Amino acid sequence: MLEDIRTQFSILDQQVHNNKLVYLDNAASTQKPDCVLNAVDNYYKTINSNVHRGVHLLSQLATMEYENARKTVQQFIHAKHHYEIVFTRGTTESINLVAATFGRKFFSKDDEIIISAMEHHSNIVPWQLIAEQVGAKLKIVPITSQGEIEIEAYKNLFSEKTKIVSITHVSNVLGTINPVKEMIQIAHQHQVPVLVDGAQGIKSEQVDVQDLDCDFYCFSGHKIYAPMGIGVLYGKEQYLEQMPPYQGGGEMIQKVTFEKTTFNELPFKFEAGTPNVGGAIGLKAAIEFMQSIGMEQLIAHDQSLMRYAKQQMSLVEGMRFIGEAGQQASVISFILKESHPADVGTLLDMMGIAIRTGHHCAEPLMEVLQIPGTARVSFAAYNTKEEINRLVEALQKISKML
Ligand code: 7TS
Repeated sequence: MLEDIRTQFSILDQQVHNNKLVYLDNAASTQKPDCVLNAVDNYYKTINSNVHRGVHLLSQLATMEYENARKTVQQFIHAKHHYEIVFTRGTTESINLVAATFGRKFFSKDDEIIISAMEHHSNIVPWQLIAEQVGAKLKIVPITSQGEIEIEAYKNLFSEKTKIVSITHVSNVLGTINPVKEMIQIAHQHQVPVLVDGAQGIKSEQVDVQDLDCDFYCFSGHKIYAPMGIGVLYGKEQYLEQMPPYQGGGEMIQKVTFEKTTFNELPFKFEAGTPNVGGAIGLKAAIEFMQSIGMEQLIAHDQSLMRYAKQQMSLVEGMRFIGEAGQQASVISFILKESHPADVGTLLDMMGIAIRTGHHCAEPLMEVLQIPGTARVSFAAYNTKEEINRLVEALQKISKML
């Protein structure tokens, strides 16, 4: 069945530098299947118009599709209410929204924000911005040499001043799947809410926000086969209700006078301006695409590719994996013969193989690991063992050249 879906990704059927493309940069962004592209195309060709404001039919249809997309997301992550789903541009905007508004409401001088050593810049910088404004501090959970959270150290970071924990579900560098459920339980024992950065986690595990009991969960559509520019912030009603608006503008208001404005109900309070309706419809199609295959099957496929790749890659001379966690998602970082990762990436590109190199927007993690960067391969539904064989052959050639 998974072989069949490859035909839905026409972008993969091309040559790069005279070689058939092998796309292994899925942690950065996945390709989009025809069903997603068609859903977006169809929206613009048939019902494009602005939402929530028109009396006319197209606007009503667009509004219905947009709100249906919200319900699809709600079911996908098993949120209790559809109005706990806020559409954003992506993970980055979702985290910025929470940092700015939760921070404005609840942080004061000397308060503490717990994050980990393996965070993406998107889950560091927004917290630094608000921390600077109010005089709060970041506390960093250390990681082991395998690339796992040090749980005991995490427990010891809590104090009377801790206001929030913001932690990645899955590291985009190490591939580590963090024990977020346990970490949330620990935080809740201290009455501290938890934001989970699910940019990578959303496709690595079946996410059930009620079972996790996370207070916020953020992810981007473009990493799960949906278009760029659409993402999700899930937040528990009790927090979203208390948080002030993020941006001001149309859609998020109830009544505006020059003296005072009252704000719209959830989730519209956080969706100022014309939203990305086409993107939301594309995200709905992407979720349905994944569900038609089955999340369990998709995860098992990615896991088996990751294990196969690790085993085959370990045979390449000079291979050093960065990240050896017990629970690993389909992300593999490595350094080959201590060479610069960019050289490996460029040579692979010449052979038609697309990977990511560099610090992966996790510079503090690079400092902890004392490396300049890594080369990284990451898998998705359309990748195959044959492609991994091509990767390994290419790495063997490169290893000899270095
Ligand atoms: N958090 C994590 C863990 C990520 O991996 C990324 C993107 C983000 C946040 C930000 O997501 P965005 O969609 O808002 O940009 N990670 C990567 C990556 O690893 N390579 O390119 C983007």
